[in-house]
Amino acid sequence: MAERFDRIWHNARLATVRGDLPDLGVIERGLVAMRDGRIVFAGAQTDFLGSADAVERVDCEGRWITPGLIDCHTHLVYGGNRAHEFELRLQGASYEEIARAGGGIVSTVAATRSASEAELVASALPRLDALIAEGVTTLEIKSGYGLNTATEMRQLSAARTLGRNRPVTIRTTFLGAHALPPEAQGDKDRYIGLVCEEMLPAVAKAGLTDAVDGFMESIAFSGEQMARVFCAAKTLGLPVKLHADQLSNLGGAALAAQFSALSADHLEHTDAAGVAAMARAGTVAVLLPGAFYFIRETNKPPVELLREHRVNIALATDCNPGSSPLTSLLLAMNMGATLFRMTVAECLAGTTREAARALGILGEAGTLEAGKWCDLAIWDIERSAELVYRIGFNPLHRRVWRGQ
Ligand code: DI6
Ligand code: FE
Repeated sequence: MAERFDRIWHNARLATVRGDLPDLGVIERGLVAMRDGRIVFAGAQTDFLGSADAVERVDCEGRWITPGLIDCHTHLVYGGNRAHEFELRLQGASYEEIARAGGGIVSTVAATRSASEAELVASALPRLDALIAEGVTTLEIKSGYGLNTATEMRQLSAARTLGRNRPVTIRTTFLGAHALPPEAQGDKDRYIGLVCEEMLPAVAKAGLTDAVDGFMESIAFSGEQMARVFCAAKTLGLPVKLHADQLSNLGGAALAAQFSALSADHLEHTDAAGVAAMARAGTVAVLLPGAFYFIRETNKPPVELLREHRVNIALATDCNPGSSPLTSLLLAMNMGATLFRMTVAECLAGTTREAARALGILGEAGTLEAGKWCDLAIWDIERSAELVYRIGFNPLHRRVWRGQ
């Protein structure tokens, strides 16, 4: 029976990212067939039984095809920038000192509150385009620079608008529990009440958020306060994730696991108990080497322990104005390898399959498999390690989002 396809990519080397690591599911003479924006076949050319009856056939001339890259942790939408704080840090101030002195996140909050939605979209577009140019087909965008209902909604709405302006899938995350706004006058418990009772229900009702995140840290919120936010999220049927153990070990990884979080992110100070809890809960570890590098952190996330406990590891840019002004997922992969000693296979799986898992969309994206969205990155490389080892070079040949 002659099956019909919209497009076929042949003469390619596929990294399907199926199998168990270190296996990337490489297929030397591979082919991907697409219909209606979805993969209908991804495998060896010799196993392809369909007729050649495709609207379009693309000869990949031996290039590599991977799943489109996924950046599963960004704060892409915000007002202003923090170049000035960068200069202060160069003079010796630490990230935490600047935050405690009233700079840091709350200075971006002021700039974000004074920006219109159109301005937020316009300032985020070049950052989005930089990611897209490297083969990113899905990314997550958090709020957290509004810290009041109207601005949090404007940020999330800007994130959704970005997804309508570019061929990319955007997943949004409400991060109202990111920092304490100045008008809360030091009352964190009262502010968390506002997050749970006003802000979160409002963004959920408007359909603006796909998940709920928080920053659990002494300069932000306690485990008890985060637990209140997570309970409110669960009541609304929203999955949770957490900025955990980035600057100190407050037991963030364990708290995230207790709430069956999709992911616990950063983890520079996570201990063995936290890792074990994540393993039991199936919570993905999202590592963010850009922030580690940029704030000159010296404690590394416990990669060995994560491997031992078979915790899945994803990698992301954490693109944000304060601790990781990074708009290159390829560079995040290089940093994951050089700074955290992740393997090439871990870095590639970490920006495809595991990033999809961390967003709860593994059924739709993250691997080359029949039934999933046809999101592809086609690379001018000879071996997969080239995606990780270069610094500041982009070998992307073509990018395909939902078959286009
Ligand atoms: N951890 C981070 O690295 C970012 N947010 C967070 O909770 C930093 C955000 C910023 O400094 O603006
Ligand atoms: Fe972050």
